[in-house]
Amino acid sequence: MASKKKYGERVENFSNKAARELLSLIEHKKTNLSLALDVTTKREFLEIADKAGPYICLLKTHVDILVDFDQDFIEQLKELRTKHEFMIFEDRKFADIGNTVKHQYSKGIYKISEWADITNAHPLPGDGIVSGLKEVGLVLGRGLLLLAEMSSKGSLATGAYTEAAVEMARRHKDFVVGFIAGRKLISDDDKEDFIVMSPGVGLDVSTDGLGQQYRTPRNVILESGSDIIIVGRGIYGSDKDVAVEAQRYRDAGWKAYLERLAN
Ligand code: BMP
Repeated sequence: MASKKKYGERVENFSNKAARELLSLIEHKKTNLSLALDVTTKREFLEIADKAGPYICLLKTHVDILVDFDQDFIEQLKELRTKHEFMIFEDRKFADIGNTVKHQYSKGIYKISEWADITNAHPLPGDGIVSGLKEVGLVLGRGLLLLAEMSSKGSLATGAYTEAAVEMARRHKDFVVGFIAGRKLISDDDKEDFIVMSPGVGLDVSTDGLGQQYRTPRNVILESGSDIIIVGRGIYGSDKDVAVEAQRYRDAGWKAYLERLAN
């Protein structure tokens, strides 16, 4: 069952700072759209982020695909964050033991924990991955998503694996704020809440030829009870007007949410 609660009403369900901030932001900006910005140069990235900024709640990054990543990129990203009021989600998909991910999260070139409000991890290695990331992120007010499902064809994250991801999240509610999944994974309960973000969202095509599978915002938000649509190439793909497409997905996502509340 999809949540009938407004985003703003769910703030009190979370102790985590990033989760509380994100739900409040969605409520007042009236957008449940996250842009997945997978371009490989700073210039392209910053231009697109500036155009889409007014319509999104969360900017999803893969900073390791930028050919010219540097500290200036982070400074400019933070400026856009303030200008447009969105939060940042580095889609790092950590997948190692706790001690290693702790370093990967805070050190190296990217120093993800310094600028990303939210990041994510595969539950595959067991609870240690969450504990390691939590040692770094919790004091900074960061939040973590677990990849409970994936949108790609043939994904192994199904059934018992997905259920184990939910159990892992339940053991770390202060830091794990939700899931990457195609649907709401827990039944409605006043006592617990997780934010579900769904990638693989597109209005015009159903696949990308490399295993990605697209569903519509309506399907994801209204029928499957997810909270945030993650859209990439549907917005910035070739021949797209970024502002027009971002607005189109923002409107579709919000309409589906309003319908869910009214149903
Ligand atoms: P696009 O809308 O262009 O297909 O982009 C989807 C984005 O979501 C990519 O950044 C990809 O890494 C991410 N993603 C996904 O597609 N499926 C998943 O299950 C998990 C993801 O993080």
